Amino acid sequence: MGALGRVAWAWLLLLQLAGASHVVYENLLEVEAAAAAVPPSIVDPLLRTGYHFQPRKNWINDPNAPLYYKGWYHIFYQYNPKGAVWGNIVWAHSVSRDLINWVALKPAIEPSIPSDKYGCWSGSATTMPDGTPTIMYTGVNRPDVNYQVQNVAYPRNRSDPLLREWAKPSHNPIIVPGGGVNATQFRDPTTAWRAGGHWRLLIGSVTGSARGVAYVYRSRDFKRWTRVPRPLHSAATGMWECPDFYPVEAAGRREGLETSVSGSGRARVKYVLKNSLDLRRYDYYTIGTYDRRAERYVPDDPAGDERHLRYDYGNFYASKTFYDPAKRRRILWGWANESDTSADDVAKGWAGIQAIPRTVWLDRSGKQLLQWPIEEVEALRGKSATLKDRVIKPGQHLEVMGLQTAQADVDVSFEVPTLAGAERLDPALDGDAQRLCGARGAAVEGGVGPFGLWVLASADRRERTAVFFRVFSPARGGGKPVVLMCTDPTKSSLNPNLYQPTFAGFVDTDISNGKISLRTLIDRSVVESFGAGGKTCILSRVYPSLAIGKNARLYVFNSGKADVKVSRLMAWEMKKPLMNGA
Ligand SMILES: *[C@@H]1O[C@H](CO)[C@@H](O)[C@H](O)[C@H]1NC(C)=O
Ligand SMILES: *[C@@H]1O[C@H](CO)[C@@H](O)[C@H](O)[C@H]1NC(C)=O
Ligand SMILES: *[C@H]1O[C@@H](CO)[C@H](O)[C@@H](O)[C@@H]1NC(C)=O
Repeated sequence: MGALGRVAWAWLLLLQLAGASHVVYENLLEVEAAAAAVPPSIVDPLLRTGYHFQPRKNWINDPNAPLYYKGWYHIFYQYNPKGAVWGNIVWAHSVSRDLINWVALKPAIEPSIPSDKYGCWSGSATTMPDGTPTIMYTGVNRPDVNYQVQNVAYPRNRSDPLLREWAKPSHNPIIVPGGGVNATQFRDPTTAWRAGGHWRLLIGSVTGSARGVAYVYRSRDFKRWTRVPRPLHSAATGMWECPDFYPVEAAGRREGLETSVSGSGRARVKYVLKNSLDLRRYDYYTIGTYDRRAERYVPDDPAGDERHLRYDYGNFYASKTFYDPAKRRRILWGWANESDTSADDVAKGWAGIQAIPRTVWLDRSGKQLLQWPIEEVEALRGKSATLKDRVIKPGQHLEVMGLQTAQADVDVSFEVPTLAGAERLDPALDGDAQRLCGARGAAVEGGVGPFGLWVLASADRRERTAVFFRVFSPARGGGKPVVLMCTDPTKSSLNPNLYQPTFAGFVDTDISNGKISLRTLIDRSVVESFGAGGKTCILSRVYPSLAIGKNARLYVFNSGKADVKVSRLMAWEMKKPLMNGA
């Protein structure tokens, strides 16, 4: 009997012993856990995500070239057709009418020419003035070293809204490293933008002194490209992968802007530059201004490259945005990797998902982006439960009953009557959300908070993933209360072989009125959360061993010393969309 079988057996026994005391039950599980020399299996199909994007099987990583064409959304992604570990990478391709229901097509780009024979890596799509999308991607052209060049591919049949066939013209590669560029660190072309008769795009790289750089290349015809001597921007971070560069409306408006929109006539356009840090494995961005003549980008916050404002403080990498002309919005895709072992990935036959696409726009403060799950995801909502005006006393928790929550959408508004009891922020941890959450996790009682949700929790709550807030009074006196948002998966599973660090970010919100909201998309082995209307986001991968399928529960908890009111909580079961035949 497998370890999971043993746990299931323990459950059955528990049911038979209905009436047996809690103690007996806990002992039973402990005995079971101890007996399980091998950890509980995570191969259970009930742990497979339901409404997050994924193929039927195998390994996936970076989203590539998201685009909209003739009524269809397209997503391409790095995919191993042969297994659940990285390798043999091709561009898999799926199409959708609504960004939620997906149909898999055959791979769009596979190694086939000298300049991509050893790899078809990440890239982006650009819409030509006649409406045709063009893909630019990184090819590896040597077997021994990862020597990287950039290639282009065009749709073979522009009348085909599904863009099934892609052609690689004979003038590939169109960009090769040179002039001191490190050929093994030269990849991931962005969507190109056009101004004054020139196309421009960025390619990520690193200098000899370990500065991440975004090189600008310019072209009149999309065939001959030349590098602008100075990069658009650089910072002392190590290699920049998957750069993304796009304009946003400065006024806090949700509407997105096409990538080639120019600042002239729109005085208040700002730019976002995002890079994926190869060394630290996360995506950070800055907001700033772009000088087209000088081909330079300057972050508004001079310390922006050190502060590392992130799209997401959890598992979220190699992201890319695109402009959706159908709904005039900018949408962000990002890859979420696994928290289990490669051996487990091989056993379960799949690894990696894409986060739910998010609409992104500039916050009214101008200092950060806001992100929110695309509205289409709400079409998956089914049976619901509501809580209203429920006070959660210190040390108390409340179960959200009446629906299955292994696959759910939860939206909750909290109200804290008084912030008087907020803990003082330890100056040594000021500014370091990650360490702060590590030191003050969900189990550490606080003043105001921790309060939030326990999701994917077992009935006895031995297993639970906490998504919560904790409010501090500022370390150096004065100023507004500091709000920490944290996901603590350290109790998410009895399986010891998981990567489950706490993830955290500060929430730049004024909580002096006591109000803060939290939305969490739960999907069997994903917990994707949006704090304060999308100011701080955290995606976490968890593999419960008890809180699986019907056994997954949802609670609101308060481990602070002050009352917390749930002004309103709505939770919905989420249906499974068409998902590439998965
Ligand atoms: C191009 O696509 C259209 C629309 O799908 C189809 O009707 C037509 O047969 C295709 N042409 C070729 C040459 O495949
Ligand atoms: C290129 O980058 C690789 C990986 O960082 C490094 O090992 C190598 O020394 C670099 N080559 C040059 C010429 O800088
Ligand atoms: C995701 O997996 C964890 C655990 O293996 C690693 O620590 C992360 O570096 C990895 N993230 C990415 C983006 O590769």
